[in-house]
Amino acid sequence: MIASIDVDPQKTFTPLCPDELPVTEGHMIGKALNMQAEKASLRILTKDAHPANAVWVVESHDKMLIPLKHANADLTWVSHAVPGTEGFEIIADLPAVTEYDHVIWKGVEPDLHPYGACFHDIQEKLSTGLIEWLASKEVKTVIVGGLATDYCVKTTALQLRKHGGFDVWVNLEACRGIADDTTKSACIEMRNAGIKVINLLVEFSV
Ligand code: VGL
Repeated sequence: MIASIDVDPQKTFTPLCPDELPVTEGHMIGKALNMQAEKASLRILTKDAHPANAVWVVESHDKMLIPLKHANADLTWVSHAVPGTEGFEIIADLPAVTEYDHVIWKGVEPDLHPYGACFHDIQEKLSTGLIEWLASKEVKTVIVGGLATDYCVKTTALQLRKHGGFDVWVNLEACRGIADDTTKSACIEMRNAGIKVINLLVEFSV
């Protein structure tokens, strides 16, 4: 069984929300995610769902990426993906939330800012149930796309490989990264972990 995962394809990570975490072309991956999903029989959506009063929130972009001492919130970020705001919404071209086979909301607690969709905590102890859900459906292969390549896509793919043992493909055609250098190193890290990082969906085969 093949599953396709749309990681955080939310307006908060697009130029539509310049005050949040805009990723260049982030709003343009909807069609590529849909094409990826056609290769799979199950489709999963993950969404950041952060409270406005989270411990990692800073008021401007220049105060971001400062290390924090919180066990499960490692860096400062500007407020993003707050339920009820535009940034929380998913990008154009994607199906309605209820059309997905499974949905994971993450980062709901004010002191938890996970990147991966498999665990609520950075320590990777408290499962969101994603791996267990995929295993219950006898999924062996997972295709991952979404935002952003260098943070949530990377960590989700690494967790699926390491903790789930799945055959993991990251489809760069359906991803966009926050910065070039971290996106490049993310691709190296994923390949070193045994993940197949492909530039185009046509390279996918099982
Ligand atoms: C993300 C930075 C902060 C992501 C989330 O979804 O990649 N990046 N929060």
